[in-house]
Amino acid sequence: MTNELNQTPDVVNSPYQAEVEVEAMFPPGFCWGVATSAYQIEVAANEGGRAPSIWDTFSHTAGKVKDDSNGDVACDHYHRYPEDVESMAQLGLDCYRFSMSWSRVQPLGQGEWNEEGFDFYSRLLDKLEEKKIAAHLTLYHWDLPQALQDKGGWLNRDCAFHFAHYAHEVARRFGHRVASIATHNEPWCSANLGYGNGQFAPGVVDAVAAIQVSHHLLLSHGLAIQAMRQLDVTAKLGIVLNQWTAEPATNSAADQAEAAWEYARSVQWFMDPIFKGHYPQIALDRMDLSRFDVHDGDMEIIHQPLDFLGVNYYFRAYVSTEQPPRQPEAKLGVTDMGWEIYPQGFTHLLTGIHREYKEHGLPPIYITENGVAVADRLTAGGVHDSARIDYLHRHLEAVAIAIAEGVDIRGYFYWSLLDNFEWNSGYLRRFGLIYVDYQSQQRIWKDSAYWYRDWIAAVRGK
Ligand code: IFM
Repeated sequence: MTNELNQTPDVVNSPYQAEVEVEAMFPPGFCWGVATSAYQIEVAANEGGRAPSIWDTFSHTAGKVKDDSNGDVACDHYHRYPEDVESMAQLGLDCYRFSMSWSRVQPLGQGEWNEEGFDFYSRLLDKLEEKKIAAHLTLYHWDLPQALQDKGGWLNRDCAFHFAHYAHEVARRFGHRVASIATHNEPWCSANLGYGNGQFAPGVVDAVAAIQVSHHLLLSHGLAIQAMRQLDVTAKLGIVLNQWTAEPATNSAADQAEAAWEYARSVQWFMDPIFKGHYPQIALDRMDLSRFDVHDGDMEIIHQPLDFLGVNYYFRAYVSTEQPPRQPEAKLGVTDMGWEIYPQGFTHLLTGIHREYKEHGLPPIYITENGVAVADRLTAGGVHDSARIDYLHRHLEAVAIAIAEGVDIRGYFYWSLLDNFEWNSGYLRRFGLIYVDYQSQQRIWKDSAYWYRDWIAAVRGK
C-alpha cells in the first residue's frame, strides 16, 4: 500500500499554482453542495410532535458535552429554513444534503407516523425545489428515537427491521422528490463512538457491543435498501461512510501490519460486506465472529447493489507501534478539532477504494462531507477565515486529482453550511461557511462562503 500511495502527486506542494486547470478538472454536471444534519441544526426539540432521540438524552446528561450545551435550539433551522435555503441559492449550490430526524416523523421509532414532522420536510423540499437545489436525504445521522434505545437500541436486532420500515415510509413519501437517499451517515461513529468509547450517544463503553452494533447497522442498511427498492423510486440509493487511509509511520513490519489492521477495521469493515458480501479476511483472521449474532443470510442482505457511495473525509490515520507512538509531521498544521490537515490522504483514499472495489460494483462516489473547524472570530469586518479557504482549496484539488486518476466522483458537499452543534464538542467548534451568532441566531457569511460561491461560478464558467 505504501508504495502505491507514494506515487500519487503531492498536493502539499502544488496548491494555487494550477488554479485554472484544477477548476477545469471537474466534469460538467458535477454537483456542488453543502451538508448538514438534523440534530445539529434543526432542532426545536419539543415542537411539532417530535419525541426525544438518544442525542437529547445524552446532551442533557451532565458531563457528556464539553460546553454543557445541547441541541434544543441549535441553529433554529426548523423555523429559519427559508432563510437558510435562500443562502444556499445565493451560494449557487446545485445540491443540499440534510438528514431527517427519525423521532420527528415517527416519535417512537415504530408505530404511528407524525404528519406534522413530515410536513416540515415537505416544506423544506418545496423551498429547495423552488430554488432548483437537488435534495439529498440521509435517513439516519445518529439520532435514534429514545424509545428504541429503551428497547436496546442498535444492540437489539429488531432495530434493523424498524429502520427498514421507516426507510420504506420515507421513500414512499419522498422517493420521487429527492435526488438521493442515504441509509446511514458514518455507521463507524454510531458503533465505535456510541458503543466503543462512549464519547457519543448513547454513551456505552463496550468494545464487543460496538462490533455487534456495527453488524446491526449494516443489516439495517441492507434491509432498508431492499425495502426502498420495492417502491421503484427515482431517488438514487446509497450509504455514507467516513473513511481514512491508514498510513504506517515507518516501513517496519509492525507498523505496516498495524496500519493494514486499522484500515481493515475502519474502512473495509463496512466496504467489504456492502460490496463483497463478507467481512474483511484480516478481521475474520483476528476475530471470532461466532461470538456475535450474525444470522445465515445476513451477508446477502447487506450485499445490495447501490447507486452511489458517499465518502466523508477529514484526516488520515497515522499508525505507529512505537512507544511513545510517532506523531505525523503535520506540515499543514491541525484543525481546531486537533485533526491533521492532510489532503494527500483524500486522493489516496479515493484512488485506493476505486482500485479495490471497482470490480465489486463500486458505484459513483459523492464526497458527502469534507470540511474544517477553525477558531473563527467575528469582527466588525466579518469573519476572515483564510485557513478554511486554504483547506477547501487544497481538498478540492485532491478531489480533482482523484478524478483525473479515473475515480468517478459526481459531487462535493462542504461540511457544513452553518456553524452548528458539534456533538460532544457542543458549540465550541465551528465548521460552517456561515457564522452563527447563537444569541441572536444571526447568520453572517464568512470569507470562505464568498470564496466557495466564486469557486463554483468559476468551475461552471469553464
Ligand atoms: O459534525 C460532524 C458530522 O455530523 C459527521 N461528520 C463529521 C462532522 C465533523 O465532526
